[in-house]
Amino acid sequence: MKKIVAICMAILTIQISLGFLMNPILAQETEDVVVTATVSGCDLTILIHPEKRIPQVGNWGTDLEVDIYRSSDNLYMGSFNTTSNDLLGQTPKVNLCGLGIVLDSSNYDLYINGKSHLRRKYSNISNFNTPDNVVDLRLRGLLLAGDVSNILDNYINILDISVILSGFLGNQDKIDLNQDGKVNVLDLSNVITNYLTKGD
Ligand SMILES: [Ca+2]
Ligand SMILES: [Ca+2]
Repeated sequence: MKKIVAICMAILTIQISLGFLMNPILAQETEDVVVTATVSGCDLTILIHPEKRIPQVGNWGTDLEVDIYRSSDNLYMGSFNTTSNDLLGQTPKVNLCGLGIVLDSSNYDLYINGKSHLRRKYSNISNFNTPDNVVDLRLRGLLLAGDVSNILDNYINILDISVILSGFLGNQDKIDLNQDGKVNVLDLSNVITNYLTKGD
């Protein structure tokens, strides 16, 4: 009896499958489900400039840490590190989706920290729901130089001046704030200009 029931079930299953494949309406409904998808931004390129570079042509590159928050509720979305190029201050394409960062048509705040710079907030960046996003921050504020202390405090004070002085007349990259190849009074002047300034 069990064997007969099993055979009947098998025949029924085959009939349903054949009916589904032969029925264009059912096939169309299946296709509609597959087509439904949410498009979100995956590739992100950023253009950003640090302050007081010498020379200012082709000297814009720096290492960057980027933190992304949703503007409306300050929800943390994710972070990544990248390096901008000297020619334009442009990062390579970063694949956000590959990092688990999925953005939609909302506005987002980018907090960006340069290698020797205070962290800066760039608010309400939108249009992340296109496949290839280019965010140009060059006219939205320069990265302020001088946060070079070993303590990561996002603040410029006597500790940062002390680090510059300890490498004075050398060529240590991190404290060569204007990236002209030497650490001298110009770099010291940059730190003094931003003295007691706090990052975002
Ligand atoms: Ca500092
Ligand atoms: Ca310098």
